[in-house]
Amino acid sequence: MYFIEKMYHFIDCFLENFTFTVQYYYKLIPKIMKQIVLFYVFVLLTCFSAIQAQNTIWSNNFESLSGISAQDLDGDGFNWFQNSDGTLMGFSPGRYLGSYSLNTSPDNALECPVFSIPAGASDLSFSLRVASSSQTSYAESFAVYIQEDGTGSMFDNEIYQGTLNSGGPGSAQLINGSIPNSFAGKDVKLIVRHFNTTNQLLFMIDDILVESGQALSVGDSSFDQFNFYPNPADNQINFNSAVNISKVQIFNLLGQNVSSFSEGMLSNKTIDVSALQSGAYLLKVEIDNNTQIFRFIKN
Ligand SMILES: [Ca+2]
Ligand SMILES: [Ca+2]
Repeated sequence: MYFIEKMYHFIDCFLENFTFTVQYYYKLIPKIMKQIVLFYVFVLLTCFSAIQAQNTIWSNNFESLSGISAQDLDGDGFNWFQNSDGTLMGFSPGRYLGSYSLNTSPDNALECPVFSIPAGASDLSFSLRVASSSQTSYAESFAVYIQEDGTGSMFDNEIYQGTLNSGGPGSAQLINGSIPNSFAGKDVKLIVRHFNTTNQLLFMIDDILVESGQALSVGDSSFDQFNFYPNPADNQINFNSAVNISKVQIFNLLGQNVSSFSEGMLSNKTIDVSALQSGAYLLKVEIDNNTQIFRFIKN
């Protein structure tokens, strides 16, 4: 009997302790949840501050033309000019610069003032606001270059090339691209060239900015400025990309890899597809360890 009593007592104590233990941890749950939430808020804030860890190296809002040089390369008398209030287009209040393409095929280069990139600066990038004043004739083509002051020529180092695909009120967009780290520690200038355009209307720019530091954010994909053309393709495919393309692979619809191009083979941003049979293919593109797959047709 004594033994049975002991057993009951033991079970009773165990259950009481067990209940207590469960209640104890149950009470703890909200506290733990709070700590988990606080932890994730901390992680998010840490990430957010990392995303914000960009340093402005140089900027110009084109309110002043000091140090700016405009080159009318085609000598047609039309060149970059300064105008006021591009807010209708979506620019910040103030002045912007414009270059006409109405009834002309412009070739106008804008040389910005020289600035210094600190030695050791990394993750260099630039951004620029661009717009077309026309809702219908907006196919303005342009490129951005960087030049070490007093070395080489203006168009040696292209860091962006594009054509606007919209225009008119509110259409201003922020474009950005990377600047090679090799320009750290150098005196440089940016050049914006309006060219390869025929009889559109008016190309406008404002707010140019050069930064160092981590530029990545959630919506800032390596593929933001990536596209390829033509599609369907005959003999070659051309790529637009602000940064180097690491790898391109072509797969047929059976999933077989029919062609591969390494970074070295992609330096001119063109691949030869003339050997492919006619049909649909998948294009697997790798940029900065990110991969995207596109579909294209070979004629
Ligand atoms: Ca001109
Ligand atoms: Ca401005």
